[in-house]
Amino acid sequence: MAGRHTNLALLWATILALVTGGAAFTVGTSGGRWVIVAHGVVALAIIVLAPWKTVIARRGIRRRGPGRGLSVGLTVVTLLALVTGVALVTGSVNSIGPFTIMQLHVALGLLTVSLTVIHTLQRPAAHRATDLSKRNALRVGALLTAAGGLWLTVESLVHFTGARGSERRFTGSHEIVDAEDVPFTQWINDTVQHLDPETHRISILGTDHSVVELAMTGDVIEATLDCTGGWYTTQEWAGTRLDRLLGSAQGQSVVVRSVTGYWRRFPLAQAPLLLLATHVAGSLLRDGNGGPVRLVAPDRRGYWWVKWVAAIDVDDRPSWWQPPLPTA
Ligand SMILES: Nc1nc2c(c(=O)[nH]1)N[C@H]1C(S)=C(S)[C@@H](COP(=O)(O)O)O[C@H]1N2
Ligand SMILES: [Mo]
Repeated sequence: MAGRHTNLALLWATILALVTGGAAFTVGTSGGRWVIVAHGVVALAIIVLAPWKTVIARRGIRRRGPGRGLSVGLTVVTLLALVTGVALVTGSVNSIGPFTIMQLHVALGLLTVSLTVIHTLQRPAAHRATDLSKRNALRVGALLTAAGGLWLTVESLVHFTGARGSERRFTGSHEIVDAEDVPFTQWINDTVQHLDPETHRISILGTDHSVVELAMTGDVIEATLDCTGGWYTTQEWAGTRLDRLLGSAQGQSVVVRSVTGYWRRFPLAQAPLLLLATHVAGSLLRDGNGGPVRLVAPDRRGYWWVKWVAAIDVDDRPSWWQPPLPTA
């Protein structure tokens, strides 16, 4: 296989790894599992291509072209991104120091993509019109078959050896059983709020409500909080369903906003599924977990579960009118 083909295949595998990895952050139900499977297969395609790339790299080292240091750096971060990915699948370790393996994996993945961009600018691998040939389609097919086979092998090994990874959720998150063990997690840089449950007021459609009012309704649901940081917990959450609070409000979507300014927008039609929670596992929410009141958004990843709710409003914008992931 020509070097150019290998390089282009690696470039596309890296791009697809970024796309599927990013999309994996938005997956909350098992219906989206295929996104994570695709992420695994394109990552393994990179491993399948490694022997060919090694030959090219040897030639490159002898030629002393530009960006040798960068090439070495790219090799190292790519390998580390792959190693952390495999560690997630096998479940061998959950964290190193203050970072979860998932956080390290995401950081290394983004670093791999950034260095790939620079590397590709320094040593462009051009597409040619003739690349869209039957022969190349067969090559891509063979590559995906090999990567898919490798994926099945890894998954079966994890399953049959009963490695800890087999207990992970389809998102790759590991379980936290006790509500008291749930960490205080912020998306980026919010800080834990200490609100007085006696005096805190929640504005719903412009009208103030007390926390006690919300706690009295007694709606209870079981739901799974699955953080993109790589852990999940399934608990019983108690509070008031959003549809009860919104009555017959008209509009497209409902915005739930925190005292910190953090917010998320949901389809108004989903209000009956959302819970404004004051309790978890029979206890009051701790400050770090969003007390005195947080949103519970079943089947949605953790970043939808707005903590320290301050205001809830309905408007006519579509629910997709927001950044796909929070920006603060
Ligand atoms: N106001 C606010 N709410 C937030 C966040 C945040 O940064 N600010 N982080 C979200 C994320 S990413 C997760 S995973 C959950 C974590 O909830 P926990 O702290 O109870 O574990 O809160 C969500 N709600
Ligand atoms: Mo999260």
